[in-house]
Amino acid sequence: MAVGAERPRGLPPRGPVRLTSQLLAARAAYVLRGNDLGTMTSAAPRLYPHMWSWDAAFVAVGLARLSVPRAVQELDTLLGAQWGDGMIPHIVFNPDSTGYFPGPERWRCHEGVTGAPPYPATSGICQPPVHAIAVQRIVEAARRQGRTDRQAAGEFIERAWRPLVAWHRWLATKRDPGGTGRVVLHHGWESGMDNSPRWDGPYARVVVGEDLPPYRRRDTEVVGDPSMRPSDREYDRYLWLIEEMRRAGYDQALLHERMSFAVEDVLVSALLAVACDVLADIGEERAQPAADVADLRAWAARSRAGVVASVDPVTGLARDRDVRTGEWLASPTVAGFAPLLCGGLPRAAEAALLATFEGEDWCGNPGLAAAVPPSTSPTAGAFRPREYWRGPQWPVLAWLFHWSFARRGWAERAAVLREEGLRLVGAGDFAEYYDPLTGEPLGSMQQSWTAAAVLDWLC
Ligand code: 9WN
Repeated sequence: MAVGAERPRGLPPRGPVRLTSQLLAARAAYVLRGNDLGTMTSAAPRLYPHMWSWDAAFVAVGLARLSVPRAVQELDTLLGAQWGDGMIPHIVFNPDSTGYFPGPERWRCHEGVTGAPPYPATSGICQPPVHAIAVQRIVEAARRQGRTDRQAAGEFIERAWRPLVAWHRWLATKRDPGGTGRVVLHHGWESGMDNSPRWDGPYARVVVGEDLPPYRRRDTEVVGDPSMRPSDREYDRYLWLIEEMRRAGYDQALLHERMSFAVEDVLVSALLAVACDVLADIGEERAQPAADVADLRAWAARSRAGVVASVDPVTGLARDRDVRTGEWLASPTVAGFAPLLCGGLPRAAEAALLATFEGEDWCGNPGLAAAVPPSTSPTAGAFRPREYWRGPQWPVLAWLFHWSFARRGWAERAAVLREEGLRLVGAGDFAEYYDPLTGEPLGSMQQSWTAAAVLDWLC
């Protein structure tokens, strides 16, 4: 369905119940309150009882609608776990919970790994850099509130500026040693899209060592239907990569040499470009050091160029690249729309990519219950409507595209994503992800970032 056009007749109704906006917003606030552990918000109550890096940023976007100081607290907690070299770890472990695997005892980062904080325990990898977006939303929320909130936001920026610049610098240098403008990842978890078909090729080349220490999964005990989660074979590889990293002491230079998984991620690169620009804008407005702002602008420009250079001349979609084989990875996933987030395409190419986004292979597919991007194209062979990142719709991604489209001045398109995103979550389950064909809520319920997206949309 083209944006702005009428929805095709005969679509299945989204669900038996649709809550009023007021009730939905109240429930979303209730979910965030329920998942609040004091100074951090768990990503979800049972499946993910710790703080995740990109979840925390989206959570802060939602919290900013409820309380600016609490949103600031969320980011302070995350930044409090930053590594000495600038990396923001993908998990900050809640010391009171043991209900997730792999926990700190598997990562063993707090056992003297150079740069890792002795406390709190963290994982040893990163996640997509969406934190500057949260900072911007906090500043905007504070502006609408009174002097106390404005002061809280201002003081936060003063103390968070250097850590945030260090985080972006780490991505732009340690994770782009070749200066391609595309960030290199060493684990699918770093992309946030764990088992996306994007990574099938590179993962197929990961040979699990015979000395992989035994383990017991917890996720499949929480999510009743294991087909909604990555397979055991996939998990063996996930755990093996941790083993490889641990044995290399999480040393970035060694990881680049040795890791059997090394990919340039085009979505993370686009987000880095956007985040650097957003942070540079904030820095300029708040008279932060000109040298930092100049660095941020340079990283933004390089990442944007790296994303644009990845575009497939035939499909117009951006592609990841397997560093080990040099191959472009062209599976039709939502990451292909990375250039719409960061800009930089010539006008005609951008218009064509937008038409693809809104066309039959994506949001306009007549089989979809809501017109937001599925994680994999519903017309692709790899599409699996219930399997995690292999097809389901993730409300938080709809929010991200909505925010980016609004930022790029495409107000009407942003409004459609908001409306359709709310259609997806309208029954108030706040699921982690949804079956695009039926609208069935899947994975974890009361997922914090889903509630946060809804709050931002409704408040
Ligand atoms: C591994 C917390 C995280 C999200 C990721 C999502 C999932 C973890 C898992 O949950 O990943 O990091 O155990 O499956 O893929 O994007 O940040 O919500």
